[in-house]
Amino acid sequence: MHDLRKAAEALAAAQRVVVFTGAGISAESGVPTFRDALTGLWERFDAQTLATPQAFEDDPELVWGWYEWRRSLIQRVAPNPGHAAVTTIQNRAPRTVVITQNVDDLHERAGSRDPIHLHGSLFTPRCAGCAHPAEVPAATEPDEGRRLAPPRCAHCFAPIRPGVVWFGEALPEQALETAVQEATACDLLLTVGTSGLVYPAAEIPKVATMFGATVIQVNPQPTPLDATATINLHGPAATILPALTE
Ligand code: BV8
Ligand code: ZN
Repeated sequence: MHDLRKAAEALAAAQRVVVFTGAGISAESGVPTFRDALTGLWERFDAQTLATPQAFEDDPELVWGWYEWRRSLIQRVAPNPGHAAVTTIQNRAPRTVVITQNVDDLHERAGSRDPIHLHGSLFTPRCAGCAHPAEVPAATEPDEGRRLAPPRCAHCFAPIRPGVVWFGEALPEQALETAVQEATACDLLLTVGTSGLVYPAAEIPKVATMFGATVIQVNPQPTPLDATATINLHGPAATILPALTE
């Protein structure tokens, strides 16, 4: 456990911290990651094909139903000790910035301030036509047919879409710019629960390394980021992160 102590000391000494998270930090709250059963009732589909503009265009009710099922799942679960530890890190080193690839609101519900959502959020639907922000509908459960008709825009009547970044879509410019800026300026980047496969988000830990930061990875599995990390802590976030902040 020497690495754990080394990582805890480096974290305690860091002035500017970036915590970079992926679906793995929400896994112990009961939220499936893209790698496992995220498609749930949609098991005959691959998340990668459902999370595309093409899929929404081809079948808006199937895709809207999938996202509404995911949103209702998020509303039924709670942040886990991993999310709470991220808030502790941010409270101890106020210049800590949380950058997440996740579209859930578990960082916010755990008390983390202003997380940057590189891939958008389940809670910011918008019009697919005029991009006007839309209300988050009352919690709806797609019928067992899994289809759910998306609401229509009050301004132009086009279908409402989830406020997430689909594969093939550009990330929100401001979010990406701020994330890269914070990665160049930090002295320690903690990457938690990401497979490091999705770009350009996966560049963030590499940018931190390029600018001389210490990079600590928390993930039960090896990932392409193992080579980038200064310290690799192989274990689940809800156990490792609290141990780092004891
Ligand atoms: C872009 C929101 C260009 C939606 C997501 C070939 C064809 C087409 C595209 C590409 C291509 N090659 C590259 C690309 C680009 C593509 C890409 O990177 N594809 C990959 C798959 C190769 N990227 C894009 O398309 C991006 N846009 O490039 O646009 C452009 C530029 C200008 C103008 C126009 C266009 C957009 C990417 C964003 C996609 N949206 N999410 C939604 O949620 O539905 S990404 C989605 O998948 C998640 O957000 C997550 O980030 C990502 C990966 O999912 P997972 O693997 O589940 O999650 P994660 O990576 O976090 O892995 C889970 C990890 O947790 C594992 O390592 C596991 O070991 C670990 N874990 C498990 N349990 C625990 C744990 N860790 C800790 N504790 C535990 N208990
Ligand atoms: Zn509209």
